[in-house]
Amino acid sequence: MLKFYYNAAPNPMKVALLLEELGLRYEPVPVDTRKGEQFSAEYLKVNPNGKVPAIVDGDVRVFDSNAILLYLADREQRFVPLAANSAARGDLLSWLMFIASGIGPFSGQSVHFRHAAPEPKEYALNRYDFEAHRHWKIIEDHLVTSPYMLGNDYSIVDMGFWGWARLLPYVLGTGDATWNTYPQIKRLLDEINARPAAQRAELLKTRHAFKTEVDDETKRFMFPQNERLKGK
Ligand SMILES: N[C@@H](CCC(=O)N[C@@H](CS)C(=O)NCC(=O)O)C(=O)O
Repeated sequence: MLKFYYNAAPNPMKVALLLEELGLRYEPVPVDTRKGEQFSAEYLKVNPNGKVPAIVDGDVRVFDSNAILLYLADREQRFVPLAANSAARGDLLSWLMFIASGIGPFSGQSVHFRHAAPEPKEYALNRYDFEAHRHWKIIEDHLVTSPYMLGNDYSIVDMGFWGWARLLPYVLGTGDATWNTYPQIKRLLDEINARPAAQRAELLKTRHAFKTEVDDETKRFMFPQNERLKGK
């Protein structure tokens, strides 16, 4: 059976949503990143990048959330335009990579500098907050005339969007006021949240007691770069 290595963070949740939408049977394998399980020798064979999500599907291993979305959707021929040289496939690849290389990294760094980094952080927070807003505004503007990320059809791009959009008030530090600035994002988020597959995906995190504390052990695993600063 397909193995899905996960925790409840945005990138694994995108894949959880697709697995539920497809109705595939899968074995969820929790990876507690706050305990450093992403760096076990066994897991590094699955994902040499030491992050979740990853899947093992028979002989096929896929890591990186957007790669998994594309792999599974192509395999099942659902939630993607399939014709390789079509305009729709061009849009799919463009928006999927925009989420992978823009929305994800800038939102993630915005979270880090807003909620975890020590002072002084004004310069870094300003840069990542600015870029996070810039990327989300591009999606907001796009959704004014497009019901879904790829026009009229719900696709894996919406699932990639959903993983991060659920956390947008936290990412931007703007609470409920976030939705005054991003009403189209809220519209699509609410619509996806109402899907039974999204509700099942959200329940996944209740199946395992992930570590909740961010103690020194967690910081060593999650922010290994800080070791270089010790003794300076
Ligand atoms: N590009 C990767 C990023 C994966 C990623 O950053 N995953 C986070 C959870 S959302 C993680 O595993 N963090 C643990 C760590 O950084 O040690 C993807 O899209 O899958």
